[in-house]
Amino acid sequence: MLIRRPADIPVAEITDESLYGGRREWLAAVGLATLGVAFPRRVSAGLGQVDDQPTPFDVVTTYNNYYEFGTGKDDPARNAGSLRTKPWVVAVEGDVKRPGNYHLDDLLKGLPVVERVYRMRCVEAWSMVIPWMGVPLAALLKKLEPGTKAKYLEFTTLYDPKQMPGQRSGVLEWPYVEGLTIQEANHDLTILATGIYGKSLLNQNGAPIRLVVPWKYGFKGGKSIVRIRLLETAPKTTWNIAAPQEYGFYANVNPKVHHPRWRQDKERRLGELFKRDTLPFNGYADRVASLYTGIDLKANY
Ligand SMILES: Nc1nc2c(c(=O)[nH]1)N[C@H]1C(S)=C(S)[C@@H](COP(=O)(O)O)O[C@H]1N2
Ligand SMILES: [Mo]
Repeated sequence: MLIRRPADIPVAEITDESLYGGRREWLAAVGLATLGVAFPRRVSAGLGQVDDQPTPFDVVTTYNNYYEFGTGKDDPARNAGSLRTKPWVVAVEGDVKRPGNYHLDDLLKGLPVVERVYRMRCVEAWSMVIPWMGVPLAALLKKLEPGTKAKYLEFTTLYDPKQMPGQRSGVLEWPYVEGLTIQEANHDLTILATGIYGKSLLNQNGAPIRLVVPWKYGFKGGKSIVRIRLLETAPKTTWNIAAPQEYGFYANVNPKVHHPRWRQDKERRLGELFKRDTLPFNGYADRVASLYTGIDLKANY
């Protein structure tokens, strides 16, 4: 994000011919059908446009941002495979009644598993439609029982430079940290994803567990989470530390607030030729705008 703006990305990288044509679309269709997983076009989660077809599996899993494995879009798919995601322990800390170091299975035990097809939009002005599987974060919080002082959540990615070559560089401050308000965390759209297209998450998409917040820019969705803290004040977040004038804490998709180096009112859906209009809150305004009544979203970008 700091490295290259959309204008710098060679057209071939985004409008790669191989993203078009029958083959990939056909593979995606077969993938969905053979899995027997129904991904309705209009999910209750609010996919508004009927032409929001899921982005092909091999695009979702080969065009990634995961700077721990390199800054190129194809670096995570090439480099993340060796990350060890079993066993996986998540530390729960801060103002919460049930803190502890949880094995992932124990953390998620008893929680409802949901499938949600979400539009995802990167701050770099490209977007995808991804069929996620996971657990509602609200259900996990109910189980962990936040205290009355818990106003924010902080999510921290694994720090392990031996396994994550990007962490041997100073491209970002490590480990990667993101945060939400407790109201955002408790919103039904917010999930901790463990799967994609009916299968376990691939490492490049943040296995074994990552945050998904579809009305915010992609960078809010921290990958491979090892710690969740419940805090009284807003956590410091990685991209905000790196470039505070470019990346705020809220990071709601807002076509009226332009990035200092490029516009935010259009986006390129991967696999499509023409740009689309970017919608307020990425099209989820009817579900989430009420979270921000009384908050100036230009000042709080
Ligand atoms: N730990 C970590 N999480 C991360 C990132 C990252 O570099 N490191 N990139 C973010 C950005 S900018 C985006 S757009 C999404 C991309 O998720 P995807 O590759 O699964 O589509 O992951 C987010 N989560
Ligand atoms: Mo992003």
